[in-house]
Amino acid sequence: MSLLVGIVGKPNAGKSTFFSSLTMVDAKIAPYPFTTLEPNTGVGHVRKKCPHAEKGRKCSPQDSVCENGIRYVPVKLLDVAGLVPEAHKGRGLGLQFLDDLRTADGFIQVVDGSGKSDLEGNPTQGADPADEVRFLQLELEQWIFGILEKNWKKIKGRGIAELAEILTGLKVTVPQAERIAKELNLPLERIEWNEAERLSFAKKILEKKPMVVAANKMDSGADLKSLQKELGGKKVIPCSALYELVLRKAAKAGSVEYWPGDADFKILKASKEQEEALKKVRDYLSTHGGTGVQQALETLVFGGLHRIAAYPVEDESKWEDRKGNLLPNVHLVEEGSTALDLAERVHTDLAKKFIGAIDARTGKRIGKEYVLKDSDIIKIVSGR
Ligand SMILES: Nc1nc2c(ncn2[C@@H]2O[C@H](COP(=O)(O)OP(=O)(O)O)[C@@H](O)[C@H]2O)c(=O)[nH]1
Ligand SMILES: [Mg+2]
Repeated sequence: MSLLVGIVGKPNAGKSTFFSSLTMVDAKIAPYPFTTLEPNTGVGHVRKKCPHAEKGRKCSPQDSVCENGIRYVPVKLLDVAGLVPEAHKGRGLGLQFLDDLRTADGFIQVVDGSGKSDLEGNPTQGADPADEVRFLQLELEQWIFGILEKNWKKIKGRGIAELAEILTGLKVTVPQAERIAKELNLPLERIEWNEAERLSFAKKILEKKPMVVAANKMDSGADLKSLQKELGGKKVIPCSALYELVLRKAAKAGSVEYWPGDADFKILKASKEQEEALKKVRDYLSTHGGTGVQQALETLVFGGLHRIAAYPVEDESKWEDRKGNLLPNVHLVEEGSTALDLAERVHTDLAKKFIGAIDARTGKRIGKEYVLKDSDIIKIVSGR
């Protein structure tokens, strides 16, 4: 039940480079079991300070990795083919492949921040990355609209619950669908919305999907003012997927010591040429504070998706599971989740037979409505 993040954008924006850089990890971060992945899916990680130091002992993660006191928590990533303008009318590869994105919890849109490719991905000069955001918005709206249209016969004349059911694939819940319909003053019963109303509903659904814009290729970057203006208050993350990939490959090969998201790295062994290339990367890092790639993912997960970490344990005094593993598991739960929500995520049986919980840091008993704090360590008490 890990998070799924979709990487979207026009052709040649650098989506695949971005995806590879996040999913290519140092052998130290790589080796733990993960359920089978579909093509184009990979595992990236978000960072959290691991609480094991509080116990003065090294942890034994089973579903994540801990290095240098940092817990690397896996997040699934999906690299989809590039979208071109009017994809919804069948141009390029059309919108079909977007169906892979249905279950994405959020999106990272990669745009070409260098302005050196047009909306079809062909070389040009002075392109405005804001255009990429505008057209993608339109295509994604049309995609969601299309899902509504395909199912409209089933929805017509019925209630909001039936409509939400069609959109559960998109992780839309009944209360969410209700809220959106109310915001738009659309009836919730015996639905007979016209086409314009259906489109505005689709737009709102998209608006609610967390999205972060990564302005890529900033190693040869251009002005982002117009992009920033287009996005209003939303944050643009400047990045260089190319440099992130260079560093991760070098780390994997043992040429450098580099930790994802860091603003610097250490050269361990490198040829003269490699050192030259790495000097350019280092200059970029020192002016930008990092490649921006890891930051983009974490902005989405912690910011847009409001995730915090929760560590369930079976032994509340030792912070271990039954096998003696310290802090074995970590879950990225939504802010506002309760102890009962955590139980549900660990095992539905735990939730069904929920009796109470214990805050393992304080040893205090807490109830099912206890709202989790970031990096809480929780023992769930359940009946047999
Ligand atoms: N300068 C620079 N080039 C990049 C960067 N990211 C990707 N590219 C180049 O842009 C081209 C398209 O990259 P790709 O990842 O295949 O784009 P996609 O079509 O969006 O998947 C390739 O030649 C990449 O090497 C970057 O951060 N900086
Ligand atoms: Mg690609």
